[in-house]
Amino acid sequence: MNTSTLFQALDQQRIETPSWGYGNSGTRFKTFTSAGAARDVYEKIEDAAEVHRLTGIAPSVALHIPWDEVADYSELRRFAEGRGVALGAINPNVFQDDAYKLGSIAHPDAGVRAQAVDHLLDCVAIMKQTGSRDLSLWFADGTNYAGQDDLRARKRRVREALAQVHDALPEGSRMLVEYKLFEPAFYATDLFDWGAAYAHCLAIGEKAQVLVDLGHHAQSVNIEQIVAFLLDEGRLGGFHFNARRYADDDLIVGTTNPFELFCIYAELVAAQRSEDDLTRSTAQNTAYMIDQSHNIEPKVEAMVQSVLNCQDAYAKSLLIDRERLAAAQQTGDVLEAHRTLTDAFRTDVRPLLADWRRARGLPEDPIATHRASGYQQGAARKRGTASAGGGFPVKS
Ligand code: PSV
Ligand code: MN
Ligand code: MN
Repeated sequence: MNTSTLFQALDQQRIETPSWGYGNSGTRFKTFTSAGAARDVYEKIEDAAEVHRLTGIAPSVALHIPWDEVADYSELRRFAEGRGVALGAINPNVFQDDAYKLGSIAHPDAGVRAQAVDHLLDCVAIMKQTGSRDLSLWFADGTNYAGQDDLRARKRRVREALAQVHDALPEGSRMLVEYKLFEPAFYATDLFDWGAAYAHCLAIGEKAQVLVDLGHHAQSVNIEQIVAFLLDEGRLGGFHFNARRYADDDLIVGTTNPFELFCIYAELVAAQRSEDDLTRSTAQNTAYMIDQSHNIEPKVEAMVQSVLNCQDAYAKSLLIDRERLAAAQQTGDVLEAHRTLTDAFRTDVRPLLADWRRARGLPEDPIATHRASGYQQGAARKRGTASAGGGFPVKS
């Protein structure tokens, strides 16, 4: 691939950042507050705009409702657009209220289920005002003990609620169904893996797609294979990028697992070029989002670094010599095929990306530019140090 084609491909990359990554959040042990951390949705949007100014490829910010609740979402949308970013996926929250102790859409009580579905439908209404395409659904639903609830009944309750929400989605919008192996439920999680999410999506309709969060699998699960499978089935809706060593660590993407991130992008690039229309359009419509929680690292810097690490992985995956790879695969040359991938992975793309940034009028070193700009110090003066609130973590 020549440099100009490579640069054009890099121009297409988009990464959405999460509003909740800009505020103070931590672990269940302690939330360390940072001077200048965003205190409300307006400040979160300002920080997301700073990340986009520095990287050029983070033009939208996902919202979490009610953490980011406002009276007028059209006004919020104008505020964001005025700062150069769009409002992205809407993430409902059906895990924080006392009512949800035994679950939300899988709760044994029909009244609680209805409360959860109402909130999800409110979020569909919000999407219309924010101009969001995606409703991003993660449920904490599950049980802690064998026998606590009827597993098949819970599955049916989940199906019924998801179908209701699906049918309320406007044309052109989607629901992204996220799964997670465990936590906060420790015996059974209702949406426990990609297969469960996929089965629900298949049953309820075309607007339902699976969301893959890199921190939500058992150790050693081959995530790129899940990605390839879902792309081929036309049901990959989006990603929550982050890094983990143990479980849902929500660390800066690409820090513990750069080869995994590269292999995931390798599958996406291959699918974008597929001759199969469904696979190609699925890859083209995949939402790339970050889902991180920054407790000890500076939040804006952590987000910039995450976006840059996604760009690094994507650039490397563009460098894969696909003809050489196909030939090696066809002839069963196992090592040559593997070396074709690792040759791309081991390429130092930093000079190339610095050139791309220079050519686009972006800072060559976004982190250094951010540090030199005084943005963080200005935010600290203006915002002070927001309390973490209540002693509880904002997210698990
Ligand atoms: C909880 O595990 C979680 O990290 C999920 O990944 C959600 O996407 C996120 O919180 C926001 O609700
Ligand atoms: Mn997630
Ligand atoms: Mn998570």
